[in-house]
Amino acid sequence: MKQGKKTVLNGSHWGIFRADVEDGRVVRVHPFEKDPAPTPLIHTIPSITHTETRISQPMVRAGYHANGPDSDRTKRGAEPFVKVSWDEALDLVAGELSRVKTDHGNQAIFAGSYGWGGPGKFQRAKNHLHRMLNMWGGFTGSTSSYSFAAGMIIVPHILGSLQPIWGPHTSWASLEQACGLLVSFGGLPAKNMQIDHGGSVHTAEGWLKRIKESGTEFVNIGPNRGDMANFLDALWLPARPGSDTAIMLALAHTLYAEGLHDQGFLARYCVGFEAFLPYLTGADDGQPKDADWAAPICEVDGDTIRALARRMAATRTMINISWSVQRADRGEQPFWMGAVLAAMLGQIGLPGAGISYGYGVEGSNGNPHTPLPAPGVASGQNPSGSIIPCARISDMLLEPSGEYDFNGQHLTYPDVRLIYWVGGNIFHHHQDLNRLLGAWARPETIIIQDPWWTPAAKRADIVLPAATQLECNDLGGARAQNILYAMQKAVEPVGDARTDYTIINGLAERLGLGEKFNEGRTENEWLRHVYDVWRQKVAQAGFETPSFDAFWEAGYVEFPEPTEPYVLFGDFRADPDANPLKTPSGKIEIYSETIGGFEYESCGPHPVWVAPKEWLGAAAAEYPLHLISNQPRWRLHSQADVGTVSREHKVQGREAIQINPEDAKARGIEEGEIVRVHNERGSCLAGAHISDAIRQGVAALATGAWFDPADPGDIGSLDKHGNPNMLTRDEGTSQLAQGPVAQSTLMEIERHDGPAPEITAFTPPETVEAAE
Ligand SMILES: Nc1nc2c(c(=O)[nH]1)N[C@H]1C(S)=C(S)[C@@H](COP(=O)(O)OP(=O)(O)OC[C@H]3O[C@@H](n4cnc5c(=O)[nH]c(N)nc54)[C@H](O)[C@@H]3O)O[C@H]1N2
Ligand SMILES: Nc1nc2c(c(=O)[nH]1)N[C@H]1C(S)=C(S)[C@@H](COP(=O)(O)OP(=O)(O)OC[C@H]3O[C@@H](n4cnc5c(=O)[nH]c(N)nc54)[C@H](O)[C@@H]3O)O[C@H]1N2
Ligand SMILES: [Mo]
Repeated sequence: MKQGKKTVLNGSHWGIFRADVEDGRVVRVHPFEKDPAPTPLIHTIPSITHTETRISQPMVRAGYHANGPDSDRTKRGAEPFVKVSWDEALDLVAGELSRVKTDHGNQAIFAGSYGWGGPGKFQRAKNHLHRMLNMWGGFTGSTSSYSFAAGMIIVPHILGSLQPIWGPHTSWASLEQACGLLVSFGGLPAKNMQIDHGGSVHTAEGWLKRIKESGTEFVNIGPNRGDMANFLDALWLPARPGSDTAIMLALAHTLYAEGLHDQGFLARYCVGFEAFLPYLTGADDGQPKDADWAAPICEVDGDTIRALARRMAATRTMINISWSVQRADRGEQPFWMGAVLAAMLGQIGLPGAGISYGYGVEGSNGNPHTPLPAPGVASGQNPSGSIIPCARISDMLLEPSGEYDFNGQHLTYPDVRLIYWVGGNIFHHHQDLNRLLGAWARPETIIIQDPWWTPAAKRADIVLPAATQLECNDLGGARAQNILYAMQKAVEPVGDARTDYTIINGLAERLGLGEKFNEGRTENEWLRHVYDVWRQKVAQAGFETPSFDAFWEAGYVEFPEPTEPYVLFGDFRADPDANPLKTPSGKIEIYSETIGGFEYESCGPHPVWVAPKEWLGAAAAEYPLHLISNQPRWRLHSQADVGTVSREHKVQGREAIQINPEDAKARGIEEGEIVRVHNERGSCLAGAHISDAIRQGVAALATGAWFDPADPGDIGSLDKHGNPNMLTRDEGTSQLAQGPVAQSTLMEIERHDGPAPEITAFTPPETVEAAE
């Protein structure tokens, strides 16, 4: 090998790769040879590793550098930064943590830090931060998720655990063997299966081809034809977004009215069908929830719904519901009603059939695998006990001491004075960014630890530059895969960056927790330790794995694929007395006494159809179009938006918005033009992509374009770049789950005729000398 050149194994949430390094720079990557269908996304890696958008060294916002926590907080995002040394930065952070703890208590420190962060198992910034703060009296954390918050609360109430969402799901192999019909609400988007937390090889497309060849038929219910690959030759029912519960009720009504429901299954494995029935038939409110009732709600005709119900009853049917469906006003309802519909079909626990909330959302969901523990460092218990549902962050900041309901608890928001965020981009993931801007001006101190000048980093007081996974050694692997791989350091930390562990360890030392936190290990000793602990756990599960050195040398360790297809709820079906569900009744809860007991106005004891606050059926709506903000094809969330792959797919530098030809025509919009997307909450520019794959009345603007306001000092300013969270609503799904409702958004689109403002999203902030 020539001097200065090497190739190492490494990975990302979007795939495992080998990186060519020349003269201290990553110059290109090659797909990992074991990956049967690598994604194009990996090729963005060199461009995001070495870019001016990396944070070169620790920095402090100028006003904060001068005035500390008394600074003008409305200036966040609109002021230059002062470069400081690591010692200064860490002293400042440790000092602020101590001040806030002394003056206001540990719960005044918010370190919820929602976000995907990097892919490494050891360098999980959030784990290290939480572990340190837990040793120090705790912090206000966040629970739940932006991915499946409503599902996360409702599914355990009705099916006893998170498994139907989080897996293992009934394996692809079981679908190949036995599934006759796969009906998916929200499709099985190929774009989403590129991704797996921690990085994986891509097997889903291969499995889907095999399942198709085995004779399975597919139905895609939802606004986008492209949510199912062409080779699946799916029947597309372009229902209005947000109407899934109504379709499910109508399917259920047809089953009941035609005697196609499985009474034996309902009696043996479920509770509450009788209590739900009067709602379904209309005995309680005079309105049967039949196909003719649902047709105008979802804009799928009644005969089509009835025919589908009969088809579902006549064959082995798997119902799949994508997570997007519950990221909506009353998002608990479609997940609950989906389970009720599957229960009425009576096929839960049979090979290839039943209910899943997981195919098509992450690449290896459905992959045949043996669930094994993942390596990592546990963060321990939070002694403060202070926690909020993550999507309620603006509410918390805007209303300290405000009261709210959450899954049977009545809670009060803490008074947060300091935010320390690692590995997440809140100006990507949160809804209603203008509202967030107001909330963001409340805390006295905001610290962001990230490799890049993300919109969140630009809006911090203290910025700590983190190294990426290419700049340290680590372990990688995804939840539903048969592989653990070595992430081998490719290059030195870029600029003055430090690994997440090193940064937090530096703080732990300053807080007097050094030995307790680092346990006397160096970073590389930690890595071996983490591997060895994992190796022991895996040995208990009956698998031999190589020593750390042998593993590192080989680059990866593989586990055999299980020989038998896995069937979710198979045990429960075989013997419900011996293997009850972890619900109060031990059975599927069509009617939940527990939820009923909460007496929530927004979530009752059985599933119901409630029109969302914003949807196409809202008669008086001022804004005529429905905005879908789905996952981006060309990156993961906001990660790598600065990279070549994402930028090559922008339209005039802006995120592409998919618009139906009729809607474009009515507004005089042509392919490739810049449009302004707006509603009463905010506005952004985007690039028009006209396509009949999206149903009329709906437009899709994927998430993740870095927030880039025309005037960063002004709340309500136009975002130049195409961030859909300028328009989304910031409200809980219901009192039960308090999840985000991003998909329930109406808006209008118009052609943007003025000059196209320059994109500044990837330009680092100005730096200045410290004021005397
Ligand atoms: N409108 C709308 N909004 C949504 C959604 C939607 O469907 N519609 N989807 C939601 C969903 S499902 C999710 S999961 C969230 C995702 O929200 P996030 O997880 O916050 O999004 P990411 O862009 O993945 O942010 C990860 C951050 O970690 C940083 N990072 C990467 N590697 C490292 C590292 O090694 N160290 C450190 N310290 N940082 C690192 C990245 O630079 C980035 O800032 O968005 C949610 N928001
Ligand atoms: N490439 C890529 N893949 C990703 C991610 C990414 O950022 N990039 N993010 C990952 C993460 S963190 C998550 S949580 C998962 C999320 O997985 P999902 O939530 O399933 O993903 P989305 O793309 O938001 O939504 C899937 C499709 O649902 C459809 N849809 C939207 N609203 C409705 C509705 O009301 N009814 C119906 N029936 N359909 C609707 C949309 O057409 C959309 O394309 O994706 C993961 N995969
Ligand atoms: Mo997610």
